[in-house]
Amino acid sequence: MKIVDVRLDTVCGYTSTLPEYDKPEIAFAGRSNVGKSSLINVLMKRKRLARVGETPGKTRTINFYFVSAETPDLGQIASGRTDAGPADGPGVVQAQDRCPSETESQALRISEGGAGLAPKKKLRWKKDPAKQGRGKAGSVSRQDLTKKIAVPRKPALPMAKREFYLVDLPGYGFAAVAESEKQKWGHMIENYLNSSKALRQVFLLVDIRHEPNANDIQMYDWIRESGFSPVIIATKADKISKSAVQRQAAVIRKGLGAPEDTAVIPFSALTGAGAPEIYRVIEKCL
Ligand SMILES: Nc1nc2c(ncn2[C@@H]2O[C@H](COP(=O)(O)OP(=O)(O)OP(=O)(O)O)[C@@H](O)[C@H]2O)c(=O)[nH]1
Ligand SMILES: [Mg+2]
Repeated sequence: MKIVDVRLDTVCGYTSTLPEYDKPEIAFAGRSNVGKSSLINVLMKRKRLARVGETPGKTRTINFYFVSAETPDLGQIASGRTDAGPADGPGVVQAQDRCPSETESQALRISEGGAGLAPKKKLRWKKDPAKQGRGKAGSVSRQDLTKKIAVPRKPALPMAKREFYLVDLPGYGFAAVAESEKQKWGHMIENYLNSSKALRQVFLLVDIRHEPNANDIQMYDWIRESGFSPVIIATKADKISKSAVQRQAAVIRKGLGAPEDTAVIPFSALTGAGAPEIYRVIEKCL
């Protein structure tokens, strides 16, 4: 996904009237301090678009971010109007492979000369150019090596311009907030989930280090009751060892009472791990 433009469009408190957009909305729910605003900044490739807090309870309103982006045109690929591949087959996979971070890191590796280079000890250049190509059987000339690292180009994928809204919901479960205010926030979130006509997908963020608590389970149930199948994001994945990541993802899925096939995406705002998977989910609902 290439972000062309993004801006904070509307901020709603509990007395505000919710906007009625005609563009898709994608919402992020989760406990206070779980990393919703940080995630939005990573996805939008902005450092300070959404305000991130050292202390919980930073986002106390529903914030709608307008996004203009270019995404792989899955519709065109699926309808077979491109040579990128057949519907639901390799074409779709290729489209997914073109998520920015993957493409960018691939480009970086190639520009650094890292892609496909043979181990250093095999590179014994002969100083006399006349001798090049006449070496012992099995030796590698510079030209041969260049041929070997040539990376075949993928056909350019059709891109489509999309406009949508990312919705940063206020964090729940913040202990320092009065009970009456917590209830107002709860009503505000529930009202939004039930009334938005443009809402296409809800991500539920849970800290990867902890089992979901009663508030997380309630939020998960609200989302389901509003007719959505939430995609779970296990945040702060950089805080645990790699070997523990899948185990914790299973703990979160089970703790929420989610079906076995529910996607749990481990994510880190520090490393960007998980962002390509989240882009894919978003692209599919645009
Ligand atoms: N190590 C690490 N820290 C993170 C990550 N994501 C967020 N944080 C930190 O967690 C704290 C809270 O992040 P926010 O993005 O403000 O969380 P939030 O869910 O928007 O919080 P509220 O607005 O209070 O609901 C900040 O100090 C972030 O720097 C992550 O992936 N890894
Ligand atoms: Mg926030």
